Amino acid sequence: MDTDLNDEKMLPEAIITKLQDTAKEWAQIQLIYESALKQVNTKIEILNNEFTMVHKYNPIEHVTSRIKSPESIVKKLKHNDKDVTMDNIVMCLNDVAGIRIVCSFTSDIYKIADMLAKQGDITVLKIKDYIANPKPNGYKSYHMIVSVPVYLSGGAVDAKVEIQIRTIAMDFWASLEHKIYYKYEGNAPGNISRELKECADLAAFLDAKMLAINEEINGVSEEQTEIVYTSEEAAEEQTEEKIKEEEPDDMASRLKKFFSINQRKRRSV
Ligand code: 0O2
Repeated sequence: MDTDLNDEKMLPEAIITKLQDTAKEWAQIQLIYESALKQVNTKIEILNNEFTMVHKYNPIEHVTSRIKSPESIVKKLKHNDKDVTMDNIVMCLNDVAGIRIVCSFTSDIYKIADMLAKQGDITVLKIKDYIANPKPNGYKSYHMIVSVPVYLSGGAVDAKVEIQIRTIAMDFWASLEHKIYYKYEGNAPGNISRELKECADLAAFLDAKMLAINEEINGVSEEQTEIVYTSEEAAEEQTEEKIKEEEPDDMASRLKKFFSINQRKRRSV
């Protein structure tokens, strides 16, 4: 991966040593990014479980993660006129480690982004809101570049992770567009680009319609709850129901009382 390897005057042994060093360095970098992915994936899983418990619905349809392939890394660095070195991989690329979260509704995207950004050990480095500002081709998605500490025996290393959050419809469109983009190497015929843009508009319409239906259903079920609960007994049940539907923030502050082990330990000393 290093440009020195192109030096024709290099002896074969020196080339082998250089390759071994490069392979070792790449394995270490990969370990950091894989660990960062594990941490962020766990955070997402916990938030999803909590959200499901509190709101009785699952905001995340599915999550995928990947380490960018060496071929894509080299291609992107070259595209950005950068030498292919380990330093440039870590410093110039934001998406060596990437996570994609696919949600049911657009409103879920912002909720999840907010919940992640609030976490103490996540630093948001950059946000690209392609939902509020879609790309001219119709691409929509919410991108966050975050940094998370990876704890090694010798200390913490901060690693960047790109988190893409989008709806099922946005994901469907983006996956297909990505394949077409690569097929035509970025130069798709005009009619294909126009049709893809039309499809992006249809996907956006579908998202808006689905969100409206969901909000209508939720509105109706709330109204029904109000009509059903009239007697004292039912009102009590309603209060219980309210407790179950508390905001995640309330749940966290209530649970902190039970889980403040360190505080209790300090008090008892
Ligand atoms: P791949 O093969 O998916 O990894 P940055 O340094 O982050 O500011 P970058 O990486 O150009 O610069 O940022 P951007 O625009 O946020 O794009 C990052 C990724 O978003 C891309 O990675 C794609 O995965 C996705 N993406 C961005 N624009 C489009 C688009 O128009 N269509 C589709 N389908 N995906 C898009 P890569 O490395 O380009 O590709």
